Amino acid sequence: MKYKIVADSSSNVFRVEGVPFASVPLKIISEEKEYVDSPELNVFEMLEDLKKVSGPVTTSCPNVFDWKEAFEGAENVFALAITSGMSGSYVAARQAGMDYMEEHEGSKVFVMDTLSVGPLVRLLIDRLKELIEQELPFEEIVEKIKEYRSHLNLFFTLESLDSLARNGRVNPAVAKLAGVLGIRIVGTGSEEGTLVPLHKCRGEKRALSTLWDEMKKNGYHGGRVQIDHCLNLKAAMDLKERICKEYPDSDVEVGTSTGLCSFYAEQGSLIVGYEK
Ligand code: X90
Repeated sequence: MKYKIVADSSSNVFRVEGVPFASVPLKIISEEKEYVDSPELNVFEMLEDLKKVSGPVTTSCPNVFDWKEAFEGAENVFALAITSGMSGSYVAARQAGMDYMEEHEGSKVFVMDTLSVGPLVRLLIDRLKELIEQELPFEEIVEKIKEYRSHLNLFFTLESLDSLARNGRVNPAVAKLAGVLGIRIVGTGSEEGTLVPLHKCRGEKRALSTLWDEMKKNGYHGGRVQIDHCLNLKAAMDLKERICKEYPDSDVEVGTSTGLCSFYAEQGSLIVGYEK
């Protein structure tokens, strides 16, 4: 096969129609059980289980071997990794890419540090698919996808930052902001791919209008939007309605967070990637 897209499971994507694709799972690990972020994982059951666990719950990213295995069979690979600002996945993927090219003469691997997660990565996957379908040369696709990345943004609303704080992925002082019942955090990603909290909002309605205002302030003009929710379809549809009302020609997709994003973003969250 000539081209293959590979992404780690932080993308919330397991299948892509019409182009070779592989998802490389991250894992969520409690003292009792290991949850592999794959299509078989029941996210609701995992979150229910984890509520009962008192010990630490950690995560692990794919290693070099996992990534390399996913590249197999392809001449040219486009690999997308969760932000290196919060995970070691990109470093492993980059090493895997170098090993793969050494072991398969003539093959090419482009590994992208997406500096983001979830729905933003889905937008990159969909764009890569279009570029592959246009049968462009490898290097041109690399240039075009880097360009496209610079036109994407991500915002989120989270009800709790507990999992992120317990695993050292956000500063504990920041996590405290979200500690109050009924308070939601609206935020974004930094240029270095770390989490930036922007607002404390009381109640979901307030959080959604704040998120929507931030999107517009930060370049949204009616392009594609991908909304991934964790057990909160209602909020995702509410946001979609707001977007479609102001931008009737926009293209808004709603999806679900899989294991990794659901564990960190927690129940009730929305993560939103969009074209600016
Ligand atoms: O174990 C690992 O290597 C995985 C660690 C992943 C930690 C981050 C997960 C973030 C999930 C939270 C909201 C979006 C923040 C985006 C900032 C760039 C989603």
